[in-house]
Amino acid sequence: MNRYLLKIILILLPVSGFCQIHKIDLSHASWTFRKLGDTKWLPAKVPGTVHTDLFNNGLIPDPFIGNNETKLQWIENEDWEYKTVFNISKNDLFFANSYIQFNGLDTYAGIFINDSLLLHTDNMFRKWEVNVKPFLKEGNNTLLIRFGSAVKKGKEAASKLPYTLPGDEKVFTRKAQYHYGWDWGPRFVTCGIYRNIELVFWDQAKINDVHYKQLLLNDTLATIEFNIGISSMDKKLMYINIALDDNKVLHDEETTEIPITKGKQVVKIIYTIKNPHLWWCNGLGDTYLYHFKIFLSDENILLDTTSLNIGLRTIELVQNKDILGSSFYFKLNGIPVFMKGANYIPPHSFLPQVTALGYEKIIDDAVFANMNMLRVWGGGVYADDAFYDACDKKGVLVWQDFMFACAMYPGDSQFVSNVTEEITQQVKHLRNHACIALWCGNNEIIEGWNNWGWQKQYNYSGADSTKIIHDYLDLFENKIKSIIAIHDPIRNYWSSSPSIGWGHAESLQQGDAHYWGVWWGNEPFKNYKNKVGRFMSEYGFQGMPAINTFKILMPGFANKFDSVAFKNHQKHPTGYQTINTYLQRHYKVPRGFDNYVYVSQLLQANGMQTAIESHRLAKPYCMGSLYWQLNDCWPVTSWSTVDFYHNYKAAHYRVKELFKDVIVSVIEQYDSVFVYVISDKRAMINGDLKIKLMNFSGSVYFENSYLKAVEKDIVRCCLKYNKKFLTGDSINLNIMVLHASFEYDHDVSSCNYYFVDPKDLTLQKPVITI
Ligand code: BMA
Repeated sequence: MNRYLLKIILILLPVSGFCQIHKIDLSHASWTFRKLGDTKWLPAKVPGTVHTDLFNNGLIPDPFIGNNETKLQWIENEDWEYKTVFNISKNDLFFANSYIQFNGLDTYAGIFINDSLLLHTDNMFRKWEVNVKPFLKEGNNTLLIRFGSAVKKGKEAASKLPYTLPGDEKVFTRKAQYHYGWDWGPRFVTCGIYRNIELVFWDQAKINDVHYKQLLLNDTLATIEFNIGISSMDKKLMYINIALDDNKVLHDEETTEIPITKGKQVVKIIYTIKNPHLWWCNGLGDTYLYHFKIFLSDENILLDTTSLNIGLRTIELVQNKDILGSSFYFKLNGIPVFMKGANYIPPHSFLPQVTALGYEKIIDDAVFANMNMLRVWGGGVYADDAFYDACDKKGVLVWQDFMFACAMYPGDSQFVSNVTEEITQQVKHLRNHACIALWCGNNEIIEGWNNWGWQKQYNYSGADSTKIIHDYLDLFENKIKSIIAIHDPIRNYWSSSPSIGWGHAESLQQGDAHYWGVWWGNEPFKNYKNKVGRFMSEYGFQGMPAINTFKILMPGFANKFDSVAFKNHQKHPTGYQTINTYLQRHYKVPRGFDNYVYVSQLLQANGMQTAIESHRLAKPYCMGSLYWQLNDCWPVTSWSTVDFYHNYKAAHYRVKELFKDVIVSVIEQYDSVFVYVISDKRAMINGDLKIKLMNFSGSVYFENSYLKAVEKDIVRCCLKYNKKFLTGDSINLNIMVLHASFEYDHDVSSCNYYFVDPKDLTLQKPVITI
């Protein structure tokens, strides 16, 4: 086609919207639902869940309030139907092809169009696409989706196995595992149409997907290979136009003439960018994204178009043997980066309640705390597109688990082929995101198998054990690995997080580590100092949510500690007891509910501080610190630092300080006090290191200031004092604080160091005047 003509079409496109593809989003249709067997249809919201629809119709109380959770368990045992009527025009029927795409069905669904069975689904994590051409008629058409109880289906599958799998009925269903309850989450085994449904009509040809491969990246040149999947009805000459979209102004277009064959094919087009801008994670530079638009046209008509954001960068997981074990760190654009972040769980029990802005807000919470990585944990869901888009935009790298956690999974061929399709779809869907740093098989399965006593608990015979572990290895060490080798060979795959359980010394010498001696093992916070591995992908301590959150979840805010609401919003078997044990170790146990909540948050912040400082001081032996957990899926007492309503706990503010690229840390060891400056900066900084020992009335006992040059990317011990010299013999340390600060480049990092536990501080009642 003449370039000039094509340009006119492209310019007119945004105005006319004219294209040979027509889409109808059925989420905008009006929907009704009912319990199977009921006669009355009630209004429903799609995307949605059965729980939220029941609530919106006034049929159940708010699932998150009080102990309503316990009253709503009947819902999981029922089957539910959803129905809509949509209109199809004569024009729609003229299209040669039409299919329906379900972007998220939770989970077991029988789908009928005009009473004809279209499809059965059995995996919440897959998209489903079916040809509907033979089923549609002009005028009104009915779409009916019948959801079967996942709990019943799971139990039925479980009963067919000669042994019990840890994880019970949930492991047989490819559905978010946290829906069945977790140690921070309620049990709401919901169902429904949780992502949108689209009807798509097309003629001649369409773009199925685009995968970009970065063939070359250096300071002067980037070479990208676009792999464009196309379906065509005919053998024909077509044109593919690739344009850079700079604020809706298209430039740098490249038109390629392509002989297209009938059927499906992948077209490869090479595109070069001179003097490319690199994509960097938060803290290291810009998150530069190239916005591309791709057009498919024939002689005189635009057939289809799609867009894609590309961040040019290299990312690599480096595991080299060394005398201490094996390294475990990420290199971004060739530079080793210390990863600072947290574990992310689904932000709601009923996922469609979270908007794109809600996902962006979560990433803002992470960026606020100076994070550069989140781990999407395997007991939840592959997050919404809005989540990954925000990570690309704001520079948060993603450690992506596949959705398996803390249990053993079946190995029958139907299950494995279902999972194979799921993983293939997810890898293809997510691989274009600059933020994805690593694929990880699962959460804590190999650790569970080796350390949690399942063999004894479930009384496995030798043959049972052999079969179960064989199924595990086949899925996580062979099948998933080979899917990634085919569809995303440039990214690393790590089969299980962690590879070795925290009871074993080797867990701190290689791989990633989940250290739970503090909290689960009741070990003191100070153990964080010695339990430092190569990459700490989990550790954590609970803090209670904001008072306002309690006011919402406890009806009338009455009875506080004794209310059923308070008890039901703690899912760890000994949660409140563990908080209290540690609180007694470090604080005077406060009187009154509000004070208790507040001090529990300080306790969490202090525990996290000990851990994060220890991890950062151990760089480059340790190259990552991802605490458990960033967020919540309902209002609850948990390990999160941001509660369900986005209230920051004290720990979130502390984490923000501790994850700055330059921090000051005071360590007491033997008879000495050390002052460290830890820098993740890429260049040397010069600054003023000041220390001041003072009492709570403001009297200064010792003060000094030093000019210090701190090299790039370093842990530098800048000062060492004999403790006796600093504090003398007669000072009462219960009233003292050592303030250390480092001022550089118009910025300042500081810390307050206390020589005794908070409970031993003699604090004065402050008189505050303004
Ligand atoms: C980790 C996680 C979760 C759990 C958390 C707190 O091991 O993987 O399974 O919620 O501990 O117990």
